[in-house]
Amino acid sequence: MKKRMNLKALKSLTAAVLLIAATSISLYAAEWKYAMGEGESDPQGIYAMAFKNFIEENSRHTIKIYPVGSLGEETDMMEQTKAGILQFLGQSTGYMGGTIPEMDLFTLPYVMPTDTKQLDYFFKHSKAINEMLPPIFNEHGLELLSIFPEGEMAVTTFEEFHSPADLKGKKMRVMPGSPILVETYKAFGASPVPMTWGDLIGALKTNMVDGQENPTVWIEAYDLDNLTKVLTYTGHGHFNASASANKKFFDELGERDKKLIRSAAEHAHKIILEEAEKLDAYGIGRIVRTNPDYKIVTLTEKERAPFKEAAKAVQKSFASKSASNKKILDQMMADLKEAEAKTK
Ligand code: 6CS
Repeated sequence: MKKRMNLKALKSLTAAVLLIAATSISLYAAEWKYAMGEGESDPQGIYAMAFKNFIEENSRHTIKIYPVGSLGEETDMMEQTKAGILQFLGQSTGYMGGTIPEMDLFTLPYVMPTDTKQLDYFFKHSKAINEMLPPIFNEHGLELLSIFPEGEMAVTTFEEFHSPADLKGKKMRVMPGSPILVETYKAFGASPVPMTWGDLIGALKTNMVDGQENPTVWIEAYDLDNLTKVLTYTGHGHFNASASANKKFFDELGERDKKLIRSAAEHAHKIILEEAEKLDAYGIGRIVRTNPDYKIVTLTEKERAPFKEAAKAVQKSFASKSASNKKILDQMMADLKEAEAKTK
């Protein structure tokens, strides 16, 4: 009888301990910091807000979002994330190639398609992104969560250009973290000027630069069309962004929180990909409506030919920088071929 009593007491004690442990885990509430290179209504903000809402609706954790400028320049944020000052980072890929060389994959000229259906398929199924980049991010102390598109690159300048000769000597601002963007605009005949976003508006107003590139949704949102005279579609590139976490922070989480973060990233990725299909049309539509005199030029295939020819050397240069660059570029080309075939 006594023995049975002890066993019963032991069982209820164990159950109580397990219940306290379970509730204490679920009651554990942290505030995680998420910095990004854009504002809350921009594409990176749409992703970040969807990520935040998912985390806060499915746990007791909260996410504090720091839009661009609130914690310094976009260039500082990767270091702050790697140092663990921030738990999450939303960053434009054009700021990352200098630190993670393989990330210049996304700034290569005439590699990414401009067709939104192909892009959607690519960003959902790419082996280069989903299998090859995560271990590379880990080597840099980061845990990759997502990479997504923000729109076709459009070039805004003060004078029309239709050939590399027209760009000779033109000081073209490029995002500051990408050796490939510098090589690209040199190959296009221009004089590239790496510059953070925070310095660009002033540089355009004082003619320190003669032009810049960005997707139309950004050009319109930040009034770049009113600071230049003509917007040119060259078809050479696409603006992409990433979301990642500090690896040490992520690794030290329990399985429940790791799963929560992965699910939040998946949810946000789905939302921004749906949004991304509309961004280009939305951006150019608003520019045409709000700035009807602004000149829009679309280079013909004939006019694009010398730019495409020049781009081949830049693609070769990227692949020659390391075996890893070559391997991931080969995989990306295969992924893009599959995306084209599956979306015909
Ligand atoms: O041109 C730039 O630097 C900025 N452009 C975009 C589309 N997002 C953030 C980035 O800093």
